[in-house]
Amino acid sequence: MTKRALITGVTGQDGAYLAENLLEKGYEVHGLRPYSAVPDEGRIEKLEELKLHYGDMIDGGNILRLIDAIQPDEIYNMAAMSHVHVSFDVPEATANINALGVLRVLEALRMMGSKGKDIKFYQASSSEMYGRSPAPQNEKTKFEPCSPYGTAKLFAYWTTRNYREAYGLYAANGILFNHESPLRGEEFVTRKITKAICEIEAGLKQKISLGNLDSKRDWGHASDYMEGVWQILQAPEADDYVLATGEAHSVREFVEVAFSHIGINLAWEGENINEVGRNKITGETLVEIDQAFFRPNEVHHLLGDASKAHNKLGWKPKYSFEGLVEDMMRADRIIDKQSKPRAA
Ligand code: F7E
Repeated sequence: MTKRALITGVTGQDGAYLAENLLEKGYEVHGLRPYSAVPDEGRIEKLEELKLHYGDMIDGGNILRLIDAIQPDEIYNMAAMSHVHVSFDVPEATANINALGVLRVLEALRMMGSKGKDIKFYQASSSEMYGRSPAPQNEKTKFEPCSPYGTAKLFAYWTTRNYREAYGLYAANGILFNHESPLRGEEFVTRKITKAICEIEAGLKQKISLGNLDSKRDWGHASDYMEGVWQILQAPEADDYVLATGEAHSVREFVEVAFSHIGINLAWEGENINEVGRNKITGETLVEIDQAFFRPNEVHHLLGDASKAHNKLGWKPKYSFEGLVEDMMRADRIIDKQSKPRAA
């Protein structure tokens, strides 16, 4: 029998990769997206079989009606206000979507009684919940979130566990470390870097402005992680799993590796806000620091230990750090696509 999946936040990076993955596996896939006056379907345009519905995490009645009408076998909650820095500006909206939104879905499942118990629920938890807790982090590490995004995600994490224990729902958390791809939003640091470097190469931009270069992240590829997310819901018992590569790199290293793809080596000069990255050969300034990109509170070092997912689910990411940067640079290259010579 064809399995039916419901993905919230289907227009985002993760929603798009997951929808494609599940369609390939033969699922009937329904996607929820909030109403937006500006078209936001770019990432899912090619997924013709995907069935779209208007759904909003701040509307409990809408969520209940949709789940009841679609009767999915699996629900993947990928909807979120996902930008950590922006969450400091809109903390209440972040909590409403990222924390209470999850409660609304779980309440809908609870209200559906025995029908709700047949539906598996996946919550997109985040490594941001670890905050300042020392690396490496795994399922047993203490949570110490330090952003409105992190605290809202932690509420959702515990609510998922609590509904599993209290009401016998199949409700699982995937604690995903940063995962990137050519579909990553341009306001996240990796995509901001690859896109800007390709624009510099094409002569459309002169330099990139960044914030904290020394912050370290465990970056994987979203396509690997969405396969892991599916595997989490195939386990006989609902449980919580970290998905990570086990390798951390600084923002600075990401910038250096990405620039190497257009044949540029960087030399760093100066300190703190006055630091710049120059082209080693020409001396041209290509990276500068802008205070506006620093957060009121920073998570310095995230490095995941995904042994549990390896051992229990057999999950292992395919992409290396270098492979990830290469894939993102290949997709953002303007010069190669137009087959023009490189800009000087
Ligand atoms: O920042 C530093 C910044 O915005 C990464 C989300 O998917 O992963 C993501 O959250 C690091 C931070 O991602 C800039 O300070 C420096 O230390 O790419 P990001 P994030 O905050 O780690 C987690 C797991 C999630 O769950 C989130 O939804 O890079 N950084 N300069 C910068 N960051 C940005 N955005 N822009 C800069 O110019």
